[in-house]
Amino acid sequence: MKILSAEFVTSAVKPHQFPKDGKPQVAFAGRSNVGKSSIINALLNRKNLVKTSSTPGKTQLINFFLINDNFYCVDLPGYGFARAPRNVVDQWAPMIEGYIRESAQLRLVVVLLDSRRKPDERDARLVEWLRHYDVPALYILTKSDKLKRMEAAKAQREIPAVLELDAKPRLTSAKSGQGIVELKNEIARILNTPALS
Ligand SMILES: Nc1nc2c(ncn2[C@@H]2O[C@H](COP(=O)(O)OP(=O)(O)OP(=O)(O)O)[C@@H](O)[C@H]2O)c(=O)[nH]1
Ligand SMILES: [Mg+2]
Repeated sequence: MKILSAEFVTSAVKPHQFPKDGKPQVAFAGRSNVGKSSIINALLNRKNLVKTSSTPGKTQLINFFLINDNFYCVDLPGYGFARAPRNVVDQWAPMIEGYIRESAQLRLVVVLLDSRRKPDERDARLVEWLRHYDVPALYILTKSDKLKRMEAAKAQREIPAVLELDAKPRLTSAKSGQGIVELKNEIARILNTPALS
């Protein structure tokens, strides 16, 4: 998939604010600071299209980016950031569940799991919603550059076991580039977007 254009379209909280143009959407979900915004930038070969931050809780709205005028990448706010303002914490669950439930254009959720952490109850809740609403999901482990080979292999065994996932999650790193091309190809395949390069 060659990225010819990538533009920010809108931020939303409620379903009536979501784009309604019929174009497919791929959303990126996971705990705060797991690397959602960074992986979108890496996939799109854009350094700063999506704002990233070392302070967790950077992304607080659902942000829609239109790619090649053809499909959307959707950057979802992260969960599990205890120091976020109370109203943001309270807003998270209905906002994400609302998006998963209501977005007719949602084709895939890429769930990011930190390769160095044990999944928590919020990760489990997200997995639950995706199963319940029957939304296709792709699970990936992030920040693999921070792990040694043995640690990475252990994460690939233990994290899916905790969440009872069927498939082995791919190791990815926005920093080293590990797994990014493969992830891009897999998304293109699921969206049925022709691989242009
Ligand atoms: N070493 C390493 N650091 C990464 C990687 N991906 C992201 N980071 C760092 O992790 C921090 C959080 O990255 P973001 O992409 O902003 O994370 P996010 O999931 O969008 O965070 P929220 O918007 O707060 O939910 C930043 O300091 C990034 O530079 C990676 O693959 N390797
Ligand atoms: Mg973010």
